[in-house]
Amino acid sequence: MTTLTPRNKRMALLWAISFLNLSVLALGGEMKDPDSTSNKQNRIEIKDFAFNPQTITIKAGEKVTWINRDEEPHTIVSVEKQFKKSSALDTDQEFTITAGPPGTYTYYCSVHPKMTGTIVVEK
Ligand SMILES: [Cu+2]
Repeated sequence: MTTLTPRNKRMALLWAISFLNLSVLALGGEMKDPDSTSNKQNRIEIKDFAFNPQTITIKAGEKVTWINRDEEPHTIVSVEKQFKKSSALDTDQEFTITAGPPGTYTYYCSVHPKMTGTIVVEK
């Protein structure tokens, strides 16, 4: 039978404390997300040469983030210049805008102009 030396006891205690801390952190993260509406994520995935969702409805002042899941570069360009255009997004690269006044913002990919999407901005 082995007995715990003081050093081993200390290690066990440290391990237990760090494990508890991690659990508390994980719990806190889970509980925070659902009710923070101001941090709502408006995400549009670019995959297989399409914007998903193709139409998104948001509120004025909210952010919209695109992420490119294709191997091809894509851009996001506002038809009516309602927001600054993106640079060419590489794979897994993101682009974020903050929506201005209410209205319908249509956009397209300048590399593949058939790729279009719409942001409906509500008050
Ligand atoms: Cu494209």
